Amino acid sequence: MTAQNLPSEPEFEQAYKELASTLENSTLFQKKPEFRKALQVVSVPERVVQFRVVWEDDKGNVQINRGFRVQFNSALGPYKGGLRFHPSVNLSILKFLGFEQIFKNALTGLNMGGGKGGSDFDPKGKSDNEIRRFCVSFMTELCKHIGQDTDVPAGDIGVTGREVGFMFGQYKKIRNEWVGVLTGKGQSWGGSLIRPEATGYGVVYYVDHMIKYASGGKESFAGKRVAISGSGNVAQYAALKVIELGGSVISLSDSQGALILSGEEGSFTPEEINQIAAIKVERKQISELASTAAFSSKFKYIAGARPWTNITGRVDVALPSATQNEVSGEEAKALIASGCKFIAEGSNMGSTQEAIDVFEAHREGNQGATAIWYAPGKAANAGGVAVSGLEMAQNSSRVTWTSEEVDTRLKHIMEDCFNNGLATAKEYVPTAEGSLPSLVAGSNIAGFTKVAEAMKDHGDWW
Ligand code: NDP
Ligand code: 8G0
Repeated sequence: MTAQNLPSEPEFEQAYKELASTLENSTLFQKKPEFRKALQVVSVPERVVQFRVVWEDDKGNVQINRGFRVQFNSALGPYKGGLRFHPSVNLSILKFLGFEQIFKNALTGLNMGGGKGGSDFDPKGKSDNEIRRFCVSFMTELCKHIGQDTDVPAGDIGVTGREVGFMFGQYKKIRNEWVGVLTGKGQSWGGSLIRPEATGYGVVYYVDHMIKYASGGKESFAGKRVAISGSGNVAQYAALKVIELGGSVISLSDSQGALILSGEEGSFTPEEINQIAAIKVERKQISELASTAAFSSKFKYIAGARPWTNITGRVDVALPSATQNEVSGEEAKALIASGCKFIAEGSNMGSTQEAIDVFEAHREGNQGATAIWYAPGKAANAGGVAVSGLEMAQNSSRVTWTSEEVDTRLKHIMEDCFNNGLATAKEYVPTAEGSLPSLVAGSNIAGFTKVAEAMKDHGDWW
């Protein structure tokens, strides 16, 4: 099939090329040439649902948005992946996210297929009643296409537990069934403990393995200076876990600007992170807090900027945790120049291809102290969907696990995800003696081969 008669889908094409190039540059297709066919088949979604969402604003006006659900692949289980409400949402973005989700979900070791959905609805500036009415209209259509054994959505950018609640209520009313059809639910009505924390905590658990492996067990998060972008769900809990493990958080950001520690010492405190979390519940911007005396004496706020080129002093770890393509090639170089050794994506496709190329070029041939190690979102942020999978398991067996139990399982899943990417890279990716293995290639190959083999068993390709 040629791409000529297909609409331009830049984000999806970027995600496809990133995966395909790592498979091509490994020995996978030499060892298993038939997997080229699997790559062609897995790159086309099983189904895409697109629908109209009409809702009433507070003035009684008719408002219209687009709703989508990309049901990308169900080889390993029901379609699973979040819903994004953001004005930038379009089919290219949801196809890239759904494509990444397939291989990420495979890396969790749980039985989940890949999907993603959402709307170009912008929650910012909307009243709570408008958001509720939008969610009800959105689910009135979406409920025809999902189910606990078919497709299990959750939140993503712009969708919190509040929106999941409104959508769950509407699903229950229309279908007359209480089932775990959504994850990220409230704790008193079927949500899993640790789901809100899972993505951010999981990223930090993953990076902890990177640091320990690269340093031969000598180093940890203690004393590390960690630059984080974003200030939503993923960024907040990543920041809190970094502090708990003895690291310093030196930046956070949002869509309007970056908040960065002014001096070379210190860290955001948990209290400051909680203050930012509280304003985000009200859909407000960091700039409002940045101008207060308490914040402006400690932090610099740079409107319209991302953190990476604006850090004061050394960076050891960077955790992009806002949105796609939030690290450019130039920013990747600036991070390395600031001393950054570990980059792990909390966001999906946080790095541009140029940034990945910069990071990967500094991995090989830069042994020991100067090597740079990059972990892609589909491995590093898999903890969120993994605990969603644990929420599904608890719902269908009608039990509730303790925080400790879920956290322990999350830690094991992140450890297995790290080791799987590492071992697969060693098996399939030629690497200079003594260099760190490529986590991006290893994770792509590990996720892809698992899905491709299941699809072959199902007769999806032959
Ligand atoms: P939230 O909506 O809670 O937070 C998003 C954050 O990113 C906010 O600070 C937001 O700023 C900022 N942001 C959003 N869009 C842009 C943009 N276009 N440019 C600059 N900044 C932007 O979302 P999450 O924290 O849940 O998600 C963050 C990333 O992590 C996404 O890529 C998501 O797909 C990924 N992810 C999330 C998981 C989860 O469990 N939630 C699991 C795995 C990955 P503002 O407040 O100004 O809008
Ligand atoms: O729980 C989920 O299915 C979910 C929600 C938001 C994002 C993601 C992801 O893995 O990107 C998964």
